[in-house]
Order: sequence, then C-alpha cells, then structure tokens
Amino acid sequence: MRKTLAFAMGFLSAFFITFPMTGCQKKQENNDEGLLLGFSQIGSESAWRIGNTKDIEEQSVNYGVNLMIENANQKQENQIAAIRRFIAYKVDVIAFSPIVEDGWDNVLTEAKDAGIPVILVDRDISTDKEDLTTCLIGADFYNEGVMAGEYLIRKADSLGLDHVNIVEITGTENSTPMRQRQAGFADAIANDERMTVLESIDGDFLKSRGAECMRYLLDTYKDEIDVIYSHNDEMTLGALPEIESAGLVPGKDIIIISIDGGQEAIDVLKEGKINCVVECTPKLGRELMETAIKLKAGEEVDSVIHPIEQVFSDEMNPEDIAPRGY
Ligand code: GZL
Repeated sequence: MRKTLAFAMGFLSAFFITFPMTGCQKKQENNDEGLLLGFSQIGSESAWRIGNTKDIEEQSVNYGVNLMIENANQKQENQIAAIRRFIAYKVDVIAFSPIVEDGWDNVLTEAKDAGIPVILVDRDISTDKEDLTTCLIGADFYNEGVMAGEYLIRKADSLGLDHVNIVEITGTENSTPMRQRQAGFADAIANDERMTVLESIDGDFLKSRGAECMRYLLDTYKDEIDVIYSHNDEMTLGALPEIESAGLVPGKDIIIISIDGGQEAIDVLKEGKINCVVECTPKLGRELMETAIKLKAGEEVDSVIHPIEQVFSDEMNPEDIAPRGY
C-alpha cells in the first residue's frame, strides 16, 4: 500500500490540486462526491492567460469541482502528456486550451476510447475525426478581428486618411486566435482601397517578441507605418517602448490596435498611447464548470459557447471603462 501510495503521491506531485490531497483514497471518495476535472493550461505567457487560470480555479471552488490543473509552459508535448495522465487517473472530464490547432488526434482518441469527455477552452483544434471533443468554450476570434478592422475604417474616416499602411504582429502561428484574428481583420478591410498590410510577423503572444518584432518593423519600414494591429496586449505593451525609442508617439504618429482588454492595456489606452483594445475575456470558468457538470450528469451541452465581447477605444470616454479584473 505504501509503495502504491508513494507512486500515487509522486504521480500527483506534478498537479496543483484544489482539494486536500490524500492520494487515491480521496479519488475513491470523489467517485460519489464532486466531479474531478483535469485541465491542461497552455502556460503563463500573458495577463490574459494568468487571468484565465485564476478564474477557472476560483470557479472550481464556487462549483465544488475538484480541479487538477497542469501548466504546460507553452509546450504542446506537455499538454499531451498531461492529458494522458488525466486519462490514467480516470478523471470525469478533461478540458484543455490547445496551444496550436494541429496534432491532437491520437491523445484525444485515447480519451474518447477511455470514455472521458473533452472540453476545449479558449482555443480550437483542427481534425478530420468525429466527436473527439464535446464543446468549445471561447471567444469568437474572427469577430474580434472584424471589430478591429471596423474600428480602423472609422478611424481612417475620422482622420481623413487617403492611404493606411498597416503592420501586423500576430499571435502564436497556427493557433486559433492567430488564424481567426488575422482572417477577420483582413476581411473587414478587404474592400477599403486605402488599406495596405505591409507585413505580418509572428510575435507568439509574448511581450519580448512584440518588442523584437517592432524593432524589426521600424528598421524595415521606418516612417511608412500608419497602424500596428497586434493580436494581444502583451505584444502591444512590448512594442510601445520601441516606438517611443524611435522618436514616434504611439496613439498619435502610429495608430495602435490591440486585443485582450487587460487592465494594463486599458490604462495605456487612457493615456492615449493605444487607440483601440478589442475585449477578449479570460473569464471562462463559470461556463467550463457548468458544462463539465452537465457532461458528468450525461446531459446534452452546446457545441460552442461564445462570451459577449466589446470594443474599448478613443471613440469613448475611457474613464467609463470599469476595472478589468485581469
Ligand atoms: C485568446 C488567448 C490568447 C490571448 C493571449 O483567447 O488564446 O492567448 O489573446 C494569450 O493573450 O496568450
């Protein structure tokens, strides 16, 4: 028993457990009590991601769900390993935020064969197989891109611009938010002949990469740049000091459009250094817990759950923006 328990304890040491850990006995007790949910989180790359994790943990307590959460530190292989551990531990439901869309068929087939339902949180997967997942809970990233493009058209109208040169700093290549934010923005400006995208460059949703990308874009295009369209606040916040170091005033010399809507970016919007922030709420925990509880009870669930999201910009009184909570 000790050896088994030691294994169990060692096995669980990689997880942050939100119930008092007493090894396997707790699992047996939980068979009749609350739901055991295994969640693989991408990492801690942004205020958005940290806020998402915090909300999921808080909601698991609110709903009495036993949460096993593992941080993959931006590596798909860590997410795949975590899902395999959840399967081995026989959790009731698995949830994860896939860092990229491809490469999940094998591990999700293993979950399906084990009879464990899977919920996609935040991001989607790309697969030809049927029924590997039950529900996607996350933003409509395409619409976020459309809202960013529609803001730019209004801004160009208000400034009387006859041509608009855009540089795009994208999120993680092949991730759902990157693909759809790029597509929505491109479609929104497609019929506006003033708009030209000079270059799109991968910033991987990271602040450091946002700064590197901005340095390259300024060196390459210098004063040609009219607009920066950045797929998340972290990269935007990394880019701003580079713009100022080049002697340009962000929000004035260059229009800055960002996505996420974290407090730090909203504070910079209030300073006038960012012109538009499209909201992408990280607060998905309530919908996740409610969906997981329904699945454990054998109830039908919606295949897609999109939160309602808004646009914050210099078209409004930024002082009216409520505290963001992330
Ligand atoms: C969007 C989420 C993205 C955020 C980034 O739902 O996947 O990942 O926009 C985060 O800040 O890194």
